[in-house]
Amino acid sequence: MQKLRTQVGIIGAGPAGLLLAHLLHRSGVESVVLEICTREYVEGRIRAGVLEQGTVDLLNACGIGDRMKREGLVHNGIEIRFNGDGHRIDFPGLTGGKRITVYGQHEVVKDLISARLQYGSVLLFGVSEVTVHDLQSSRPSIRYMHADELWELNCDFIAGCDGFHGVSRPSIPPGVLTAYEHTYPMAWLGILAQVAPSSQELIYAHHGRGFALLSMRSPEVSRLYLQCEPDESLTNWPDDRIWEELDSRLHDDHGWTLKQGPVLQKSVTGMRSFVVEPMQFGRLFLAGDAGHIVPPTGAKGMNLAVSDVEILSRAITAFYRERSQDMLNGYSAACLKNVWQAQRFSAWMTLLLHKIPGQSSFDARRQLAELAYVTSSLAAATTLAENYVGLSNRA
Ligand code: FAS
Ligand code: PHB
Repeated sequence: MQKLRTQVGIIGAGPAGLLLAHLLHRSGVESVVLEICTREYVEGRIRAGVLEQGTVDLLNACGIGDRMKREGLVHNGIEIRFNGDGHRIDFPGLTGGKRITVYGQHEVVKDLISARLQYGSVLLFGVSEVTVHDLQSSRPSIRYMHADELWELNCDFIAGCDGFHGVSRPSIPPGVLTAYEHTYPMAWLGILAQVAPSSQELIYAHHGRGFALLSMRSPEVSRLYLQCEPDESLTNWPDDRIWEELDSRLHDDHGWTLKQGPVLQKSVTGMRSFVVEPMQFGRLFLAGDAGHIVPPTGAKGMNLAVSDVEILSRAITAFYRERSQDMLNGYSAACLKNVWQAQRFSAWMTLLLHKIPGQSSFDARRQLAELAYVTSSLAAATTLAENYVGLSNRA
């Protein structure tokens, strides 16, 4: 068995793993990133699209923001559409100047990979059979196959950044973790389309036929979603049916039209809320989707991953610089403050905007009353805006 030694072993090259590696590198802490997929797959995986103000600020501060500044779309608000009318939520006006930036998660991943390969730190794609060992010792290790050879990575800490289906969380012994979960009775059918977005800003639409969202990736590429059954099959959704349904649900009474174009990608994403507590065990620290999942309605998934690794990188850096374990011991509590606020907001946005299967006629009317309140009350619109751009009380 081949041996490798580093300070931090990072499992997963998604936004959490790659950003953690970059932040540690800037603090002089060495790491190795292990990824089961290929670079091409990871860079082509279309997921999140909205960066909170705090995420944008952090990416700029750690030297990863140049292309995002050039190509990202800075947005000053979103539209909430229902009953044929649109209602704009003015972010800077309601939050003292905060905005969001629309810049695909896969673009952030490309920028982080490019930076890491440029400064020559270890990032291995195509690993397999990843296992973690001696988590409660001061010398944990990760074993994995790479290029047909078995390797052991000896490290001081392991960061489980391997997403919801990774190996890190399941490696924690039974009885240690408490899981909190809610599965929603709907999913999102998402498309990427080669057509200019029909709106300058995102449109979240509540409709009797179901929820729809208009987003984008660039001035030429639209990203759109429509609510569907949790077990929806894409075979039931040829492109023209998708466009017809989006057109119905995004309709307004003022002549707005939805431009259509070639569909480049389509997928169905289930919706769940999930948190494990604590997000650490011995020298293993869970970050991002490995520790929690939010429904995408609040655009929080990737931003939470960024928030986790900002805390983890500071804690690990403090260990090496000051030989202090305090921030490491407090990692989980610090992350969970943000996680539960994001869970609260994401669940609220999901239940506010979606057609809830089996809901009573009373609840359907109550939902419309809440939409009317949120879009007419300064206090309520401020609540939506400050959560959407990102609560500033990050740990
Ligand atoms: P990721 O899942 O991104 O990355 C984990 C990485 O670990 C992956 O590259 C995986 O290949 C790798 N890995 C897994 N097991 C491994 C192992 N055993 N060894 C080594 N590597 C391993 N969020 C939003 O805000 N808006 C959205 O619209 C949105 N859409 C989404 C659509 C889909 C289909 C999914 C699944 C998620 C979506 N999300 C969205 C949430 C998403 O953006 C996540 O929050 C974000 O990817 C979290 O980043 P990571 O924690 O790095 O996890
Ligand atoms: C996206 O652009 O992919 C997106 C935007 C807002 C959301 C979810 C996804 O709430």
